[in-house]
Amino acid sequence: MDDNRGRWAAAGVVTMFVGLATSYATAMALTIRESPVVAVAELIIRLTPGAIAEWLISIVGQLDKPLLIIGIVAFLVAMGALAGSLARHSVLKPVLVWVVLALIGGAAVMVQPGASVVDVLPVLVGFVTWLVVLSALSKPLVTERDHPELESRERRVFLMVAGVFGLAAVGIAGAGRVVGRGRRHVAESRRLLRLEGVTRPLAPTDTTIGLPGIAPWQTPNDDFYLIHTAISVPTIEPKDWTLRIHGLVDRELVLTYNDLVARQLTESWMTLNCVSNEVGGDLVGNAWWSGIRIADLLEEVGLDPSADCILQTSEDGWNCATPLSALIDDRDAMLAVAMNGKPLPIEHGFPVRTIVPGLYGYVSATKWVVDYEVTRFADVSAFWTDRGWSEEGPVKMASRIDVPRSGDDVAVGDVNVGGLAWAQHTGIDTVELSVDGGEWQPAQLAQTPSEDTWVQWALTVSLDEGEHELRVRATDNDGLEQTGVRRDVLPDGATGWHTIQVRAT
Ligand SMILES: Nc1nc2c(c(=O)[nH]1)N[C@H]1C(S)=C(S)[C@@H](COP(=O)(O)O)O[C@H]1N2
Ligand SMILES: [Mo]
Repeated sequence: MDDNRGRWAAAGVVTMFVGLATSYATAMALTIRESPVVAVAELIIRLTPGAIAEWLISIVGQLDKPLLIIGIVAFLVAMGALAGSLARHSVLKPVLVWVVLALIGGAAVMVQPGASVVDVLPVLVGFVTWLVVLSALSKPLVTERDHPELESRERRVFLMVAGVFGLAAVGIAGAGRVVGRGRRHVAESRRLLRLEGVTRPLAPTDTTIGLPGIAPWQTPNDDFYLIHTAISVPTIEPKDWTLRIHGLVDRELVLTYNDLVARQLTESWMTLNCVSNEVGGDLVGNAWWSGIRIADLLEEVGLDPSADCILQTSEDGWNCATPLSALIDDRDAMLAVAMNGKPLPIEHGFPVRTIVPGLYGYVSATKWVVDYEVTRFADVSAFWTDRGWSEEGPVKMASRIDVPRSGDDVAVGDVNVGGLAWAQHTGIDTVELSVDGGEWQPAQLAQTPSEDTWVQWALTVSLDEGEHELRVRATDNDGLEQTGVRRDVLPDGATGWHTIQVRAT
């Protein structure tokens, strides 16, 4: 009698491909560089001694990389067949095969330059897919083994299930490919973009207080915090981008990307804050922004006197309402096209986003922005305000200790303490530190080119042996003292003095 060994192996191979497909599609959807398979290939390239690599290339020439990928896939097919065959008599053994493969994939992903924890998600998704699919494909095979009289029926069931999974794998991988290709095109357009007038200044040296461990005054793009509701971020070609300004205006305006960047450019340093930033938290960053002043555009379209806000909408359907007052006063509220002298990174809103100094991002900083409706707060609601967050979102004064870190051991005696403080659009006047609830000691402040940015501060305090509590508070240029009242981030931003514990030994 013909046993079903072949079908067990086939089940493993189908399972392998479905897992590779979901993993690849996850990588594409999350806009992670490449699939884990490519990460493994890159790792192999890196680990191959130069002499051997050259010898191999001399044989296969330009085909080295495709051949490597084909080799890896062939190996994976064999591993799939192995896992399937093992599943015939054991539940655990195939799992071990998947675990080992996932560990290799995870390691290859993590050793890539600039890798972060989310990058292992595709590996995880692939791993879970392997478990689920092999167990689904095993069912008809097990039934067939235990009830040989049902063989022909179970054989059909198996073929059907395997076929469905096979088709699903092709569909999922295809969808991933479409997403990935769009992303690559936009990344290439962004790379080739030359923006007239965008400068890339170094942060003024006097913005740095010179205490190592404080977050840099200028936040590099790669380190800038990211907040968005989109799982797969919009990828918009500049040539396809338009912004429509309409609603309570005299003349509706539709701007193309070229229209926009042909206008007078404005540039400034500006700190961007997330309302969800806890006291002492790091959902805040400072960059050099280049863009077009929104006030000028609004003057062009002519505002109806009854309007009090703009409902901004992004390509991915997120929205927020921004008070007109903050868009037309003297601050540099802008449609930003560049960040730290480079076209906006895709994750930060390429090709165009809004930036409004002094307002939290959730009411102002729309990324991938495509629509401005001039309207009234009374007539609209928006994504976060629908979820309990405040309609108004002015950034609250804050100060934070970066050095030392809470829980650190420090040496008895003089201890350098430092961090950052901000009171956007008003500016910081003083920062003070209190040790164990004692008197407030003034810190030294670095310079800032604008009141719309954070400022570094530092001072030296003397600590005797034992546990100590350090707390910081700021006072703004209007003489307003930062409140010590602890409030949660909901509904309009946290308040309270950042307080840390250290031990002097
Ligand atoms: N399209 C879109 N824009 C958005 C958001 C979003 O979810 N979708 N989040 C906002 C919030 S809450 C913040 S704090 C800032 C964060 O900007 P960043 O990711 O560039 O730091 O973007 C804002 N703009
Ligand atoms: Mo935010």
